[in-house]
Amino acid sequence: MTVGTRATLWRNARLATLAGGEPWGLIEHGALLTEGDTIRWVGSNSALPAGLRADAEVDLDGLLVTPGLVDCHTHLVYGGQRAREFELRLQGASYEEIARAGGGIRSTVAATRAAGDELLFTQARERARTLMHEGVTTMEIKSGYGLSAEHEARCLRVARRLGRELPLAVRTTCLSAHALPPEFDGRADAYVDAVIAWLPQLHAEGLVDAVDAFCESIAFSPAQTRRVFAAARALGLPVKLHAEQLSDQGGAALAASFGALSCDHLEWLSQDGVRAMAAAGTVAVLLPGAFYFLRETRLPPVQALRDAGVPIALASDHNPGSSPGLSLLLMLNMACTLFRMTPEEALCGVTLHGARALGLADRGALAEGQRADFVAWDLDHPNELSYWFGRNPCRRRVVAGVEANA
Ligand code: DI6
Ligand code: FE
Repeated sequence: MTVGTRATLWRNARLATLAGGEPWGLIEHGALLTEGDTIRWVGSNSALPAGLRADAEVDLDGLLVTPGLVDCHTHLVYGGQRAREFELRLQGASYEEIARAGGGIRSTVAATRAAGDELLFTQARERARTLMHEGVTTMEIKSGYGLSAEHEARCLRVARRLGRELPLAVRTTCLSAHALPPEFDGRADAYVDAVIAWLPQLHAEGLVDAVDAFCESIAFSPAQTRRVFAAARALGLPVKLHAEQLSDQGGAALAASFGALSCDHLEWLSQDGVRAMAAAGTVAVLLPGAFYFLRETRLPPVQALRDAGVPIALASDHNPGSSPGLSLLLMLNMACTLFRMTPEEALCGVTLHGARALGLADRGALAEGQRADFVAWDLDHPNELSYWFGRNPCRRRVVAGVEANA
């Protein structure tokens, strides 16, 4: 064991490792040994190898331990809120109609541009903490409400600052191709040119881990999406896509042809799209919060994704227009009730597969060599994570080997 790196033995827990052959990778009476930010050993209390020594021991009191949760799709940084738009939708206006009339994403863009950096930061920090209190240890945060070089950079800097100041791993995604800003009205191709021109600056400032786009009739066409992706790949950045949310644009197959990390939403995904994602190893990120809040009825093709072996992740999609929720556990429940996923699939969706949707192979399971991100829950069995809603059973959160309850 490296001298100087602190080793901690976390004893007396039921472990849902999501690794190994057992359902849930369950280990009764389990223990974990961490060294610094890494898991060194996982097994039964009684099987601890004699040579392993710990500097400290923590008794987990029989709590259930899972990998830290990964929320792989959020739009956490924005100004204002859209409760009035929700009222209008309840009176019959559709999400598309509101967007076409200049409301929707555009109204959040105006509020975001008007908000100062500090306000954007403190509001996003509050949201992040709410998700973290339910066990999130890694979170993706997209831009997409700035829609200019200056304001996209501001939002991405806020996201990076959250990762520095909170006990949370943050991955940033540039979603400048989210909507057409008003100053580019009727000139979508010119806006795409502008996005392609500012992407290298954002990347050079270290603000971008991946590039996303909204490929939809009310947003960007497949041809425009392709241009954004080509620019991203030329910079060596991985891509992901808001695909087939409201209609089938063939976006998933396009994204897969660029080796996309994930395609997200997917209610209108075709069989061709499923096949293309399977061949490319692209993760399907399902977003039951948006499905629920937009009162959609068309279900994503869960069985076809399973049959094709496409990994399925789940995320909050937190945003002010289509998914204002801040509970990843509620998404597990909804994935089971609305999408008929199993509770075990749901947990894998916010751990293993959520990590994979971000291109992260070092987390999502409790296994030797993985990052020491885990959560201790006041639950007997991991199937309860999908069962309760409106109850927070999270008791302890460990991020990179350090207990962090902020
Ligand atoms: N699809 C969504 O559901 C969010 N963005 C996207 O491309 C909604 C964003 C919003 O309405 O503000
Ligand atoms: Fe989204």
